[in-house]
Amino acid sequence: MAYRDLREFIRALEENGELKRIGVEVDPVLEITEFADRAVKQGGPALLFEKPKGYGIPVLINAFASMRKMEIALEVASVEDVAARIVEFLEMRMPEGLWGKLKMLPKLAEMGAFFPRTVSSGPCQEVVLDDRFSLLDFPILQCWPEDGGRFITLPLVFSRNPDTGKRNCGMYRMQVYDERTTGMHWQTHKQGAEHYRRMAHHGRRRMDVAVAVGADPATMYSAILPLPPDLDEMMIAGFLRQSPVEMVKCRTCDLEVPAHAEIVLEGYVELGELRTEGPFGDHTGFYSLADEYPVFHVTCVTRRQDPIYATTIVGPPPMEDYYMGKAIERIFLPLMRMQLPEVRDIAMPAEGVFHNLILVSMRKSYPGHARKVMHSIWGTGQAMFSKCIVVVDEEVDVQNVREVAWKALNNIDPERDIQFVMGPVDSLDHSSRLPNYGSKMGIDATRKWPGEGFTRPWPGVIETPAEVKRRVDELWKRAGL
Ligand SMILES: Cc1cc2nc3c(=O)[nH]c(=O)nc-3n(C[C@H](O)[C@H](O)[C@H](O)COP(=O)(O)O)c2cc1C
Ligand SMILES: [Mn+2]
Repeated sequence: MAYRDLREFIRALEENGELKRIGVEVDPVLEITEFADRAVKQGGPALLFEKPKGYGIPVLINAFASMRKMEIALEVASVEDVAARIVEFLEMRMPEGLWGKLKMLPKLAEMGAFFPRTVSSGPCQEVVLDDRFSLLDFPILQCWPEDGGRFITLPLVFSRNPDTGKRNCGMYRMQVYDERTTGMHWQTHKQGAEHYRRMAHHGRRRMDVAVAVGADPATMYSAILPLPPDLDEMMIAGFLRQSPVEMVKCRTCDLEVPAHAEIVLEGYVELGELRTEGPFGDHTGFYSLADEYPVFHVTCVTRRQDPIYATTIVGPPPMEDYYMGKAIERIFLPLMRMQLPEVRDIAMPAEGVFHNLILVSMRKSYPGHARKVMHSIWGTGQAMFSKCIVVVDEEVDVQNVREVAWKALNNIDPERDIQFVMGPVDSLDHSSRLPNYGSKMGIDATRKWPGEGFTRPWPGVIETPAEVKRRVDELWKRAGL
């Protein structure tokens, strides 16, 4: 049964021993961060701060901060199960004959059942504040000492594409400037920023934006998925939770938000109005630099009677976002393999903070094949940010970083095997020569072929034959070891 809302998810975490209620008073300024950082690094539970210092609203953090919690969030035994369901749907072809088609009907009906549903009211509007409200009433964290202020870190930001009318939901942090305004940190490659550009192109002055904080876990998770433009995150959330997301119309703008959300901020972004956002202690483990971003004006706050404020911190890895990203890696691998069947596995080690390093194992079939895979990754959605791609042969286990380092470093002739390209880079990259534009590196660490100009013999990896191992297993015991 799909979780209806954040509370049902909290209950499930608690029942699974994955949630700790914190009854002591803890300050949302820096102290909650230190709790969350220690907890995630110890593989500890999600934390529900019942008494954030100075506020009557509890704070939930680290709800997704391990693979086990991701499984509870997505209601699966393994996140790979989600991948299997996606592949099953994508491979679904209309079978021949009436009987085959009839057998398909339940699947198609199931798919229809995932589409979001508009309802006339919802708990997220139990309290409607269109005049007397202040963002300062919420226990919003200041995460790190040099942060530019307090940041809403798990917001579901809804906007509409003016050309197609399609909705987008992305997670873009929001710096609180005062009671009614925040920053809107959609990076230039993201859909919120694209909607903004299209609005500007049409000469519009305002862009409606609505933000939900705290919802059922599949809905929250859908906001970070690297989906193609115009693919509705709420539909994907419905697929993930196997039950439609109920949406309710906003009071003051032309958007819908998840009806069972905890807190909703309705408002708009004024086209052309920019303000300094940041610095912010980011998921790279460094402070991202202050920059100019749009300003979000809140026109109405709606919430539950007794809302729970959901948040996260990012910082030196691994943090909660590493596990969210690891699940993306697992869920999207089969999709990548539909495009690139030669890819065996991929891994994004925590220290690579997603965009800095992607390890790829593949079955090489023709000269230059590893480079084709690199270029394809650089040409695929948000994988375009991959600053360093290391490609190894299929027998290398990319989940084992030591094995990759050992074999890749043995296999490369750097001048020959390293490929540099220029292109878009992650907005968080502080090393690139220009913001959002810089170089990327591909390392072809596969075994080289004569067809690639390599004519020397290529040695095998040292291994003991299986029968010797078996014999020694026996002798080992007899030797008393
Ligand atoms: C905790 C967290 C915070 C994030 N903050 C931002 C952010 O401030 N700006 C941004 O552009 N992306 C941020 N992201 C990444 C986006 O949510 C992600 O790229 C998403 O796929 C964007 O969706 P879109 O393609 O619909 O724009 C964040 C992700 C996580 C997990
Ligand atoms: Mn999107």
